[in-house]
Amino acid sequence: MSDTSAPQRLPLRQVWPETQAAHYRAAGYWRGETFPGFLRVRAAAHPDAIAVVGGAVRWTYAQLWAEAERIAAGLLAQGLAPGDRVVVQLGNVPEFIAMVCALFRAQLVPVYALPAHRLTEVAHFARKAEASAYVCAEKYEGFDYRTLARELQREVPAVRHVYVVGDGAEFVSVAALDGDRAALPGDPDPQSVAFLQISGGSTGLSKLIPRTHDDYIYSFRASNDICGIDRDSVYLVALPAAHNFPMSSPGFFGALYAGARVVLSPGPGPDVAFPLIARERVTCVGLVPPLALLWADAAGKTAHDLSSLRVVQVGGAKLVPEAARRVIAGLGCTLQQVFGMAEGLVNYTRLDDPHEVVIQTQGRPISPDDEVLIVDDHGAPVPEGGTGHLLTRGPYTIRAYHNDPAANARSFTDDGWYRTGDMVLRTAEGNLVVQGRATDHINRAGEKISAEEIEDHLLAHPQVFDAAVVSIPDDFLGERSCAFVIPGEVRPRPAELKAWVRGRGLAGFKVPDQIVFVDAFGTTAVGKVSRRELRAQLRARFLAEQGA
Ligand code: OOB
Repeated sequence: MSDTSAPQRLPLRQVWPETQAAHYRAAGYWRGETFPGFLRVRAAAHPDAIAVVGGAVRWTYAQLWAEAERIAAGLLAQGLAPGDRVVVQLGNVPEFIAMVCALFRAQLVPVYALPAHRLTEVAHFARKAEASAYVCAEKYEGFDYRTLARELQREVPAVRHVYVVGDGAEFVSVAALDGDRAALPGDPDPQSVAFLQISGGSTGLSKLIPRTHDDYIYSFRASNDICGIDRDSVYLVALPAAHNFPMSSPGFFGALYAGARVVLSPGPGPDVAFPLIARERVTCVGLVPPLALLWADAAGKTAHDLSSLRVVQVGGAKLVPEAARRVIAGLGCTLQQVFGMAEGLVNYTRLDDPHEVVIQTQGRPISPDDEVLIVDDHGAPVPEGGTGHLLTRGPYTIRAYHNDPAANARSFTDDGWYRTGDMVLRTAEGNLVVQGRATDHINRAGEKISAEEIEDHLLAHPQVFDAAVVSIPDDFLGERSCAFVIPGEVRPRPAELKAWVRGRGLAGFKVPDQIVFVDAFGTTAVGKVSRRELRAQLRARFLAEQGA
């Protein structure tokens, strides 16, 4: 008898070749641990240690686990079934951590959206993941997510359930969830997909990244060793908690794995974070470069005691050597550079590396079995010390995106290498230095924006004849976005075009910072240049004119 009520969904898979998998197990990277497994063990081992601090909440490990089980049982009682995918869009609140732990406990699969995402992005994640539920806040940073939830259900009716942190209105409030603990499933297969992370989206829309229990737990367990996280550590989540960096490098999951304390900062600025550092005696935090510079500057003027800070990690975008010096001087603690990606590979400078290595490089991979290949445009390895495309494989780097054959064909070689899109060189000691990238995206203070995606939205405007979006160096953001626009018969105002992009339901960080109208895109024969070449030409011409 077939169960006609079971939804027909694409299975979630992440599979490494069997010889590799056997090696990763034998080497002790994949230990068969799972999220619910390790959380239960921690709750039993030190139930009264503080696990999560945020707002008025101070949960012990026992309380966090109890919350996770209450919500997990509640979600199953609501009719969700193991394997269902749930888009989670929450800010830096304790309920975010409780919710993802609950989803793991119920064998439901979180799909992480950032608070900045809007209808277009959230609907895309829900469709691609074939999600049946959406979890949001009533309000966060002034934005009303229940309205977004209503729009989402209109666009993607398969999202049958909405759960709200705060007042649920017509939806179910997370606080009200409850159910029979005996109905909870056992622990999942460690090789199964635990969640879907989202890619920076270098071409077109964000892709979904399936990460397994075994591979992800390895990445933050090993990160704990490299970053000096133990039971006495206090980790501050200053960046959006759903991002891979504060989640797992070593992030809040690393801290929970170690039995340490996680403190959630509702905002990334020194005004909000510094009082928390002083009060909770924070020892480690991860920042993007512009924030690190802000912090370094503010540290000299603050009355708050920051002396507990031991390690400040900086990553997500390039930290240039002069900025690295300022961060060390301003914050007076150990700097760790982090060069990672949600697809897997994470590189760190080590805490005992020589000063110049920490200043000049983005570090080296976590694992002895992270394979790094640096190749020229034709795929041939570059001579040692030369710059080329970074390709990687390893025990926590994915082999495929979910539900995206075209992206998989582009992003992975036949023998399983992931094309990172980054241009790097490797020093004689094996540290990587990021030199730029091969793909057209804008890295706006660590937030990745696909040029192609924004061009598509601009082209939908009736008075836009053509558009090309490029990155422009920016003193504060590292890079900002600039849209070159050939107007139609009537030239729209820049503010109008920005409002247009925002009105298309996109995250605010994707709205072009600058709009430059041009009559034409250059003299090269029309149709002969690729989009990439065109963007490069426009960018070069603009920078030359600015310099002149
Ligand atoms: C992190 O992850 P994503 O997925 O948002 O972005 C990955 C991309 C990299 O391919 C690279 O282009 C850029 O972000 N990136 C850096 C960098 N760290 C990331 N570029 C230069 N220098 C760095 N230090 O951004 C991410 C994930 C885990 C840990 C840290 C960052």
